[in-house]
Amino acid sequence: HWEHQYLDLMRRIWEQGDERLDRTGVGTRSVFGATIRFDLSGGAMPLLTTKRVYWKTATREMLWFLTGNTNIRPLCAQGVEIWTDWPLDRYRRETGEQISRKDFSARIVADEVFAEAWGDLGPVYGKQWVDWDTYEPVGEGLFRRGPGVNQVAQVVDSLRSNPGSRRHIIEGWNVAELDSMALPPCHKTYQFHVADGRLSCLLYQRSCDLGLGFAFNMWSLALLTRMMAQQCNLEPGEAVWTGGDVHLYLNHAELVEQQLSRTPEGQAMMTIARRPDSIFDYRIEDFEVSGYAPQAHIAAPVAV
Ligand code: UFP
Repeated sequence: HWEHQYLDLMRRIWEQGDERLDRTGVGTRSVFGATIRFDLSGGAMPLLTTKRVYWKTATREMLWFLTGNTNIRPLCAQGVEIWTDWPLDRYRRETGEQISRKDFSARIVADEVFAEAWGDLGPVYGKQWVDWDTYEPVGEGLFRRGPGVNQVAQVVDSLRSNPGSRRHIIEGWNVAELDSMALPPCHKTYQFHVADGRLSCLLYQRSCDLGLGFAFNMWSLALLTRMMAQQCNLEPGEAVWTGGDVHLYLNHAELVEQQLSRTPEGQAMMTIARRPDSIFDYRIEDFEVSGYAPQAHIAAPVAV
C-alpha cells in the first residue's frame, strides 16, 4: 500500500529526526529531503486511509487558488477555515481585541469592508499562479505595471503544444514579494511531465508539517494533476511529492502514536463528472470520490 511510504517516513522522523526549535516556538523533529510517489492510473487518489482527510476542504482551497483570490473571505463563506488563523492573529495583535475565531470568520463573511481590511493574505499562491506581476520600463528609472503572467494558463498551453518540454512549471516563490505574504509558499514549485500520453507532476514543498499539512498537500498535488490531464487530453500519470524540511511538531505525539498504530487499507478513487471548458471552470460538485472508508479523524493543534 502506497501509504506505508508516509507511515515509514513518519516513524523515521519521530524516532531519528533532528530535534530543533522552529519559527513557531513549538519545536519539531525533522529530516531534510524525502520523496513519496503515487500512481494516479485508473482514477486512484492519494488519500490517507489511516485517518480521515477532508478532501473537499483541500479541493475548495485549490479552486480558490485558481481564481487568483488571496482573501480568505470566499473560503470562510464555504466553512473553510484553514487560512483563518493568520489574519486572525494579525487582527488580535493590531487591535488588541480578543475576538474568537468563529466570530472573526463570521465578520469576514458578513462585512466586505472588514474582509478587505483584515482578510487578505498578501500575494500568496493565487496571485502568483495566475497573475504574477510584471513591470515595464517607461524611461528614467520609472516602471509601470505590465500584464500579469498566468502561469497556470501558460502551462496548459505548453502541455498541449509542446508536451515534451522540460519547462512546464508553476512557481509560487516570488522572491521580491515574500515579505508581504502571510506565509511564504510551502508547496512552491509544480513541474509537469508528459510521457506515453500520461501526465505526471512533481511538487517541491520546501517545508512540510507531516502530521497535518501533508495529507492536504498530497491530495492537492494529485487533484491539480488530474485537472490538468483532463484539460490536456492526457491520462493521469504519477504524483511525485518531494519535501525539503519535513517535520513533526513535538505536540503531535498523540497523533503520531495513534496513526502509527493503524494499518492502511482501501483505495480512494475519484471521477470528474464533466469536462469544464478551462482549468479555471471547475466546481466543487465536479469531483466525486468513491471507495474512501478511512479510520477516524485525528485532531491535532496547528502551529501558526
Ligand atoms: N505547512 C504545510 N503545508 C502547507 C502550508 C504550511 O505543511 O501547505 F501552507 C506547514 C509547514 C510548516 C509551516 O510547519 O506550515 C510553515 O512554516 P515555515 O514557513 O516556517 O516553514
